[in-house]
Amino acid sequence: MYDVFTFGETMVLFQPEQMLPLEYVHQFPKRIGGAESNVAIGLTRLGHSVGWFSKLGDDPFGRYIQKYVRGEGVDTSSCLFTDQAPTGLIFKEQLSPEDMNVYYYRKNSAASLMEAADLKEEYISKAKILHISGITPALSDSCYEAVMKAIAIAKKNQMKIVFDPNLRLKLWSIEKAKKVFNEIAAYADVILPGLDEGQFMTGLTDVEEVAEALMGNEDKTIIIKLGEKGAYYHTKNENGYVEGFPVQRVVDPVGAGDGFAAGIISGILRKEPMEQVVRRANAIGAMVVGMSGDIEGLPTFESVERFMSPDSNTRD
Ligand code: KDG
Repeated sequence: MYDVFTFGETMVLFQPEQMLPLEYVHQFPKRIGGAESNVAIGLTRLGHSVGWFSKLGDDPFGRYIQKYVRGEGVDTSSCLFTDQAPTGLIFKEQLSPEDMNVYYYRKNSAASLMEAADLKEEYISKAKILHISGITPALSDSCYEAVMKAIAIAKKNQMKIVFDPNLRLKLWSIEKAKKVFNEIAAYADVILPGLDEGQFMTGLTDVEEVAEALMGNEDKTIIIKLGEKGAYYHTKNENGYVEGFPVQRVVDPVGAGDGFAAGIISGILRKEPMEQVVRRANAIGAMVVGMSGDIEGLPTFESVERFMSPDSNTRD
């Protein structure tokens, strides 16, 4: 048995150290980035066991990604390598602390070849939670089918499904994204949209109405991210706003949502009260934006507890 299974595309991330338009950048340190492996790494740092699947190019970048994710303590034994397509790449361009653009070189990448047959029930069903991000079904039709197969496996084996929409309009059309998000949300036990994503899915504006609409008549947990204001949670029995943590200096806003998702999943696994779960997830989001890179700022359990303590000076 292990705690969480997730799968998706991780790319080699080229992130310049200077704030400059990309055409003036001459050096690109090499890192990795991918929403689902960010969550997987966040969870292992918090003390959980995680299995991550991807299809990687049979090339130096694919091997680099697998070694990196495995080095963080995530189980990558189900990953596949293909010589039919290359590993995807992503470049970040930072123009100011909050102004970050991303450029993808991932069309027809190795990960876009993931398909339902790659997912093995025997492996996935040993996890307690399935984490799905809305990026994976956007990669290709076969990736969409893989997502639906993972959901069917989770349902059959009474696993909890956590869905983070992660809307990426560079990858697919608004119409398709909306249809697929609502289809996945119907199966999910926990949904983690940003407010803009919740509004996009429901067509509503007000935070609480969006949460109610996403919940429908079912027993779901909806947690809406409100940026620096924190988050709003809504379950069958309780709801409430949980304040965010002040961030003194935003260094890199990308990856905060993945850190937040790791915090929520960790709290669910620890069976903590919802307010405490959301508070820690907010803290992790704030810690991630204070450091450069998607995963560098993801804390251990001890460091996030220290960050949240009233006499913490790590926030200054
Ligand atoms: O959530 C962070 C991700 O956006 C980043 O790691 C890149 O996975 C990525 C994507 O598809 O945008």
